[in-house]
Amino acid sequence: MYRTVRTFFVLTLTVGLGIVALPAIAGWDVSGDFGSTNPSGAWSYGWTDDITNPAYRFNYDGEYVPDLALYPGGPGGATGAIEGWWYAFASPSILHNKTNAQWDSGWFSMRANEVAMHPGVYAPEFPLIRWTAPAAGDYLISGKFLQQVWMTSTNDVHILLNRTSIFDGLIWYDPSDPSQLIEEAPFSLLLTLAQGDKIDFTVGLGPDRDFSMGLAALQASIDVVPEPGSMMMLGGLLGSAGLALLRRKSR
Ligand SMILES: [Ca+2]
Repeated sequence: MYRTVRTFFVLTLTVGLGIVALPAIAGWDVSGDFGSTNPSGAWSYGWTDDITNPAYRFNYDGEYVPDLALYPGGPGGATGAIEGWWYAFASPSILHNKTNAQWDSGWFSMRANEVAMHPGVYAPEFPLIRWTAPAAGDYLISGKFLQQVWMTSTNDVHILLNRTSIFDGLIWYDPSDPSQLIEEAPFSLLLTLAQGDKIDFTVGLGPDRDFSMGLAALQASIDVVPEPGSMMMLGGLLGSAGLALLRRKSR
């Protein structure tokens, strides 16, 4: 639904009386914007070990940790397909498949262009993908956490606003009880943000507290929601264009 509105808004209207160029709406995508610098535009990459409550309540000094570095190749082997932010094997890690093809390491896999996160082995070690609001406004944050191609064990997944959880979910696969499978944790959050507000996406070890098979994928986009005044202006323009067309046809 919102995508439709967004598409309308970036259209250049070429109707009868002339061309009306409408302003493009800014948008961000966790995969398409994946950065090789830290921070990278509105995004930054880090982790935190200061989580006070295992029941997914967060209270940490969540500035990103400078020693988290971008490494080429996956933690399981060198390849040009995978890049990621982490500081040591089994540390909290953030991975990105740079290619348009699924990549399989033999012990984990990533879909084309996928971003995924893995908590560290020494719990609590939560990776953080952070987006900082560049301006005050209304934003739609939508997407999902999801299982890897090869089933993830369990992960708790969260979205934080300025260190307070605003979304908690689970992805879940228990080989002893496959009927309990939770493949995705979708989210759609409409937020009014101030400039500098921080949104964190993060993944924990899950109720099993098990590190193995703990890679969880993240698909997330953030879009500016047009002001009501802008929408009324757009409606007015579309209405005027329609009237102009009707007048031309009636001649
Ligand atoms: Ca787990």
